[in-house]
Amino acid sequence: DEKKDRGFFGQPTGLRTLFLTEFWERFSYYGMRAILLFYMYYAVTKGGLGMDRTTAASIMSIYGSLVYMSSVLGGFISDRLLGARRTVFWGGVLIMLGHIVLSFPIGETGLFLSIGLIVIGTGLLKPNVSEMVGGLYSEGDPRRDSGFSIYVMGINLGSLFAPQAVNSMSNAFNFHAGFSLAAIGMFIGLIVYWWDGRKYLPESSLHAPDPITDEERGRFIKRVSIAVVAVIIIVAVLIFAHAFTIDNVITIISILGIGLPVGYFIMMLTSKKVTKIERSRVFAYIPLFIAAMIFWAIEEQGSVVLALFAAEQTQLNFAGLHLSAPQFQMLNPFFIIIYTPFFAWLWIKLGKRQPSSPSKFWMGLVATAISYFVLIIPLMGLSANGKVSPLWLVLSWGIIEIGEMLISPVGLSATTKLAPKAFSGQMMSMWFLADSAGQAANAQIVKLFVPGDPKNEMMFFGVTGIVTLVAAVLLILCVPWIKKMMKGVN
Ligand code: LEU
Repeated sequence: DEKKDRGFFGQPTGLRTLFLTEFWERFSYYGMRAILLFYMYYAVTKGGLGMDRTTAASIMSIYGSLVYMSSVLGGFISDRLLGARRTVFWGGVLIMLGHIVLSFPIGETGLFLSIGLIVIGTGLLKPNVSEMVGGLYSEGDPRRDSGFSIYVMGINLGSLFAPQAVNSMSNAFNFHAGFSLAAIGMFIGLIVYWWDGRKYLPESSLHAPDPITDEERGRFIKRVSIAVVAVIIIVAVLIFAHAFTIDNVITIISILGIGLPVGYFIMMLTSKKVTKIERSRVFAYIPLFIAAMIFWAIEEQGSVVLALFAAEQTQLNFAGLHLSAPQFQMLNPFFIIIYTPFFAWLWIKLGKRQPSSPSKFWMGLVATAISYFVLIIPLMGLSANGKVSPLWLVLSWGIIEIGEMLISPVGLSATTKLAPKAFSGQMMSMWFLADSAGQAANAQIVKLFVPGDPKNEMMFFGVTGIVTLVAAVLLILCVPWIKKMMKGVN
């Protein structure tokens, strides 16, 4: 109709606000992640923390797991306490503080404090920005899907520029200068969000849609207190047993990261609020969730395993270029940006003939497996000090991002469509938990990777690739069952 706001590429102007907020938030997150691994394990003389490399890799993964695990908290605070608008704002403030902490040379204290702030901050911000994108459109607005595509472009443009910018700062000065650029990015995001948001975001986002009742508040405070006491007891026991080590804490979080989605599934499957048809759809979602978890595990290994591979096993002086390992993190968003229009076109062209969601998932897993298999080729027959061409990493990322096209947007939309009515908000969190659980597993898996040792690397890529391929085959066998259980959703 005539009165519709079309201020941003034909979309509501509020989309510009959310696009820029997520652009800058992802800029800060992926910029920081691109150098964090190296900051942790580089020697103190090179400006690093001199941590053990295996521990550093494991921390990268568990950090990534926690960042998406906390989206459960963010969903709750927004739905029941503060509303999306304020929750996002305070999330952004915590994220900015997290990067500011890393801008100071205060060692491991700064590292863990920053991780805590950014985990909570991202949990508050990320799921609720996405939620608000959906809230810009009334039901049946045909612009909704393209609106989400534009938003995903914002995410990936921020992720694309960040590693280059933050790495340049870090090379020109030191790691802390790099982290301060991430803080500045989040600061710009907050300013845009504040000024633009006042004008263009809907009034409804200021209110919690399902505010907590007094009685629930009491119960909630009780539960939080129990959780806090439980954490204190666990920490106390570990300290007394002389077992309060980074490794043990990581193992506990790994178990939590995988246990949490299991708990959610049990809750949904046994809930009286879920109808028979809805329960069948939750069952159909389980194999898709496991496939997504495997996919995200390998996709997220890009910032750990492949980052180490870039640093230790790849020619960085190549064709006259002086590359540095963090720059390889640009390949993931780069391929997403160039593939997205092609896949949008493809799905429209195929229309009803396009594969079902579970079929797209197994194809995505096959691409994921191949992206690891190709890395074995240059390692074969490589001498002990030999290095591989960086083009192999370009190829590997070029292939796994085909998998991302087949799993990420498809999975997100399948999640919303398969969600039981009473659990629609929680199902959104489930999608983030697939990534979180994948990285929780990674926190253990990445310890097995020894960069610079071609034999080990071939084993790692080979075994991980074969496991993924087996999962793809199992999924193919499940497709007819999944389709039946989806009860009309496709
Ligand atoms: N790469 C994605 C992002 O940064 C990961 C997410 C879907 C879990 O938005």
